[in-house]
Amino acid sequence: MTTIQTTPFEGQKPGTSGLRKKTKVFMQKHFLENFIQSTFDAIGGVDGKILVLGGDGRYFGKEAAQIILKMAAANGAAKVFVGQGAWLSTPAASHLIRTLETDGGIILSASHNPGGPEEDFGVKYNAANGGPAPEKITDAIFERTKNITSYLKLDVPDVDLGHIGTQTLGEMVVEVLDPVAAYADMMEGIFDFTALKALFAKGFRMRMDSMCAITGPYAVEIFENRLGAPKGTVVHEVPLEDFGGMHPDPNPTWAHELMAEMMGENAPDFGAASDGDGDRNMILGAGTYVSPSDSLAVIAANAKLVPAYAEGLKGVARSMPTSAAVDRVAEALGLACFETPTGWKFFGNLMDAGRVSLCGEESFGTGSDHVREKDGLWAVLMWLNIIAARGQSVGEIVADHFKRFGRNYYSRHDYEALPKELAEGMLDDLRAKLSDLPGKEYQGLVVGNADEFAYTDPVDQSVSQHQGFRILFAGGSRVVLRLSGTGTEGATLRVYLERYVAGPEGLAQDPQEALAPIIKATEEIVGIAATTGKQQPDVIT
Ligand code: VG1
Ligand code: CO
Repeated sequence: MTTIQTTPFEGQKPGTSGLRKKTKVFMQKHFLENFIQSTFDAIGGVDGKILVLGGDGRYFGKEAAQIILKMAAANGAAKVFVGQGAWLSTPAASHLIRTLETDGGIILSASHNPGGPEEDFGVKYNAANGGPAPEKITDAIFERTKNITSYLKLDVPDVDLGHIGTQTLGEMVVEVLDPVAAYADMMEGIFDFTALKALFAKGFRMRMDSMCAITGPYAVEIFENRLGAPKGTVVHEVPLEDFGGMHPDPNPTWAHELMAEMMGENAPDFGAASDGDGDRNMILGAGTYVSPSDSLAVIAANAKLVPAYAEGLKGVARSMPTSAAVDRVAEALGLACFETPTGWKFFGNLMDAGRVSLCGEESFGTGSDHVREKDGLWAVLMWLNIIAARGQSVGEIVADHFKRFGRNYYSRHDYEALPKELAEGMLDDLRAKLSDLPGKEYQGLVVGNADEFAYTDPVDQSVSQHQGFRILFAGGSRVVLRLSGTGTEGATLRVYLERYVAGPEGLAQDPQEALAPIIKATEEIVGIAATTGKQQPDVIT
């Protein structure tokens, strides 16, 4: 065992989902090591513990896995389960932590951020419940990074991560396992695979875009091998270290190839995409884009059609910026509905306590209590199962949903790479005038209430402050503003816009047009274009 002297790095504070930095920052001598040792220290050491390790296949992942294994061994860990090739999707890692009953796990991914030597890398620690470490732990990790003086690492050759089997590293056991099999088995236990096989056998056409990221092998196994979808159903199915130059974020902007196919002539019946680490999803029908907030609501309304949820949901939860479409379903079905801050870590307690079984975020994240992460392929299978059970197209299912529940027009506008001080200053100004807004009118919209969202966890009563600004207009429209906690360059401002239309008229408008008055009112109140000089957002979802 070797003790290596080090000094703290600034900025090792985990964000919305782990620590994310430029890959080159992570590759600096001691940088990754400091963060890993701080993580081990913050959870009371790993002596005698068992961990899961894997990642989304991005550049530097294999090297990082070797470093972490040698550190885990030096810190006395008993065993580490590693996905072959250091691969594990985020939901698969969560599943293994739970079913192998390990003490936790480390996921190597910067999720939807691009990968490669010039792009991003990330590390995330998940606890024994399989979910992202709660703030209590991430705060402790950050505190430790500020005063770390040394770390432990074995000075031994690399382990072979290319072959399935068991090896030893010092005293520690390393078990390399198939990253896909257990996850695919779990999916078979949740969904009606017989009905899905019949659907594909009848000629149902699907396109799954894995965006050269981790879901490729999972999607090929599930859709093509187990469900009999034709070869080629999954595209960009080989995980590449730089995602083939793709930006593995499943939204209309970055998954534009899939968008073009689904909106074009002779489009397949169903389209889907997932992100770098496999926890996000985008759902499309022929000529239909389903917004993530609507997808969550449709899944909630139809969950009983899926075998694992046939008894009904325990409750639902959504992040605060996610539209209230799912709230209307919860109300109609008599389900409890929780509103949490952004980030999957806030759903963990609710799921562990058995209070919710379905969770979602507007950022293309949907999942259930089968694991403790959002789960891209699970969401795709939910839709397939619902389509098979209802015998309707995506477009018909969504239109029916709006007719029954009304429509929450929704859009998110992202302004990227803003100077940090400018973005923070703009929101400080907004904070200062929040209390003056109620009663004022902008673009014909009267402000009912305006606040900064704070959350008290209903299970452990922990409080999270400063979770985004909300301006609520009379009549149910609103705008939410917050800064991203996953970016690696400057600040990204996220503006979440929502307007409810009960119907039956006006359910088929273009969302940007339906939201135009709110967009204008936001400019009047916050002055985004005026402050940043950007006349248009960089990404619209
Ligand atoms: C974003 C999303 C958030 C999501 C997080 C992690 O965070 O808004 O909803 O949970 O990414 O997703 P932020 O702080 O940038 O808005 V993933 O798939 O990148 O781990
Ligand atoms: Co992700």
